[in-house]
Amino acid sequence: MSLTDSVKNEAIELGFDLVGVTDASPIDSRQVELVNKWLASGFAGQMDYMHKNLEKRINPAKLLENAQSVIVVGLSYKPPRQNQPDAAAPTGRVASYAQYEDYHPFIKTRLRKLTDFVGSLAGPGHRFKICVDSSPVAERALAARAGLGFIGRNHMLINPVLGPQTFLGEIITTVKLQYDQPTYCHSERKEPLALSEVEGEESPPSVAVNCSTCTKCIDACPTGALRADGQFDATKCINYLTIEHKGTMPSELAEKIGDRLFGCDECVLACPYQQKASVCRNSEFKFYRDRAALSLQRILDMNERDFEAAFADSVIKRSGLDQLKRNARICLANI
Ligand code: B12
Ligand code: SF4
Ligand code: SF4
Repeated sequence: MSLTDSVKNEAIELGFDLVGVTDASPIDSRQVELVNKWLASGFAGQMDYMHKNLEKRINPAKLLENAQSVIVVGLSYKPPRQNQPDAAAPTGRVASYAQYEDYHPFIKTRLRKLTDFVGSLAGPGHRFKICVDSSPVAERALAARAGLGFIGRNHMLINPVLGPQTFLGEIITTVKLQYDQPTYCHSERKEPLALSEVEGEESPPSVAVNCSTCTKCIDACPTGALRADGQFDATKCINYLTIEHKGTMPSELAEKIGDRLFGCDECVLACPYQQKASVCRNSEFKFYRDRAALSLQRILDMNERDFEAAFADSVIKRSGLDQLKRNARICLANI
């Protein structure tokens, strides 16, 4: 078995659902243009970190000298079917990705094991850099290049079998591996595949697929963050507003947040690939059924100690208690 195949087998053994390898060259120049345009339009809002380390974000080799390969993994987070929340007390909805244990340490721990495995096979002297979300890396672009899926109009990396609810992580390394082809990349086909063709498929289409004429995610977005011109205005995205945005919420957007306490799933739930996808099957990745809807009064009554105890292993702690209370007050006003 080749080194690359052994590495991929190990990644699956470690519980990842997807794995692919790409080279460490910069991302496509059209995508660099998209990032620059996005930043220049002010669509990053208060996420100042998106303006920093741009050179690194578009070129993985700037993160690790003499990098040769990027191993990209995917972990499904599609939740099991959920019960309706108890209607007696007002609750706020929590986006699917936050109903699990915090995915950052979960993925990092397993990528560290994968790194040890690659190192043991590749021999001494090799170097590795593990990235999960917070590093300046264009994760979706690299995942598409490594054959994990295609980028949809909802801007998610979509695997036709696992759908869009897939976390990503990478190992940038000096080890030279065999590279995958961008199997599902838009550029693979001259003519887009009609969505009806995709919907009829029982197994993953072996040809490249894309969104074709579908606009379900754009239609489902409550705030217009997914713009018709294909740009993503993060300053209007409920994920950004409830998690990243500090201070008071613009009133016209506060109304549109509805009862979403933390994050938003609409553009993902509307996607036909999501509806067909299988649920997360990694039993080690802890899922908290009771985090789908949280009592708003309980949030408002919390002190820092309660907050830490309730969300120590959750991405919810990243917003901080003050911000979560602000969101709870907005939800209550909307309800
Ligand atoms: C900043 C950020 C956010 C911001 C801005 C989102 C955004 N769309 O840019 C906010 C806070 C709103 C956010 C929300 C969410 N995020 Co976020 N986020 C990031 C982060 C840190 C950077 C993304 C980025 O570079 N944005 C800049 C814009 C310009 O990039 P982009 O939209 O991804 O576009 C790139 C490519 O998609 C490509 N491209 C863009 N459009 C198109 C169109 C076509 C047709 C093609 C071919 C290519 C293409 O070019 C761009 C350059 O690479 C990444 C982690 C990372 N280091 O990459 C996670 C990440 C993208 N987020 C993730 C997730 C899960 C989410 C949420 C579902 C939940 C959440 N965390 O709040 C929502 C989904 C909202 C959505 N529909 O995108 C996952 C996505 C996994 C996946 N399967 O795609 C990532 C990869 C984190 C991870 N490690 O799993 N996020
Ligand atoms: S997460 Fe919600 S607000 Fe953000 S783009 Fe998707 S549908 Fe719109
Ligand atoms: S909802 Fe339709 S347009 Fe949006 S990402 Fe899914 S397939 Fe593409």
